[in-house]
Amino acid sequence: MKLKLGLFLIGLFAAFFTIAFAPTHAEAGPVKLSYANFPPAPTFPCVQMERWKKEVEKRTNGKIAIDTYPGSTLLGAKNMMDGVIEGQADIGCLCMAYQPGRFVITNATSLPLGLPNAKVGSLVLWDIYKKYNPKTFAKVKVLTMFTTAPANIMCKKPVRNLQDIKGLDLRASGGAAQILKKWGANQVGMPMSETPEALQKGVVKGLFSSLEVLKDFKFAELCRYATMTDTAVYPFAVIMNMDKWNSLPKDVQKVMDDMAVEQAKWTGTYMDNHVNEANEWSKKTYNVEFIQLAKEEKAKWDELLEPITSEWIKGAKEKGFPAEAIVEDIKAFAKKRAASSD
Ligand code: 3IO
Repeated sequence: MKLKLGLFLIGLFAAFFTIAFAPTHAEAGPVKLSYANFPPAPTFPCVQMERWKKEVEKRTNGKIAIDTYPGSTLLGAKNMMDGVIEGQADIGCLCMAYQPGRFVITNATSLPLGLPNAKVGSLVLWDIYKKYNPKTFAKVKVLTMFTTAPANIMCKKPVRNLQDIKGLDLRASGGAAQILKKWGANQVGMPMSETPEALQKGVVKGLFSSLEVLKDFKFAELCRYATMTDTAVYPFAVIMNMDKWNSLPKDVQKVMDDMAVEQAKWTGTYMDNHVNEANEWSKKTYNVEFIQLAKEEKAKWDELLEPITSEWIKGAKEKGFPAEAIVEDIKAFAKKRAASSD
């Protein structure tokens, strides 16, 4: 009788402990998300990625843990969108200029419409995304968007006038590429992640992008001249796999949704400040010359860009986009965002 009771008590204890310490969902640890990026870790798309990761982990009180993959280790520049749609990464950061035909509406922000800096550019891009909700994003959740600062020419030789740029092999993508062509350069298209090798091998003599890359990719070592044109910005998007998004708890989704505009603004502000730092560093470290085009010369460069927007409108209209309205909205949003103090 005593033995039976003993066995019963042991059984009861065992049952109690099994139930009490069984791994419940909360104890299984945080939900893990992978976040893919194409350029190397020190560059601005990855700096904003680490900032977003840190803030999301903090604001969800550890419910989410994000593993970041910079440098095309999980997905590259051109398969980012499809890779995230297929679930090879949960989150991905992509430059929309690398697929101009796929992101027609949002890429209109890279027309030469005078977006003054990355902060305004990023907020205007987000405004355009929210207003037009482009169909091309139907299969993903868009977490944020941002742009670079306006593009300038970085080159191994000085570019002071249209004669200097004629036939020059310069690298750019998307809207920025159209601008280079109008100035008579021999435009070569490739993502930023392939540019260091192309510069090193001499496939291109320079590039057309925002100037912080002088420091972040050490392009200043090879490109000792920068010509200030302050034209197109490059637009970026951060997207999440739709099934993954739908599987997240509502409060986590809210944290991420609430961060969208804040992250756009943070990234634009970081970019604008970082361009200034990189320029100072380039002057000091490699004696890079920053060339200002003479006033009459600049007028000629600007004149060559005039047909770009009307040509874009014509092409986008043919594809069924409300092209004129998009351009007018970019200008109006830019005015509003530039005038706003926040
Ligand atoms: C860019 C892309 C990756 C890392 C740093 C960068 N700075 C500016 C860009 C813009 C861009 O995508 C490009 O191809 O010039």
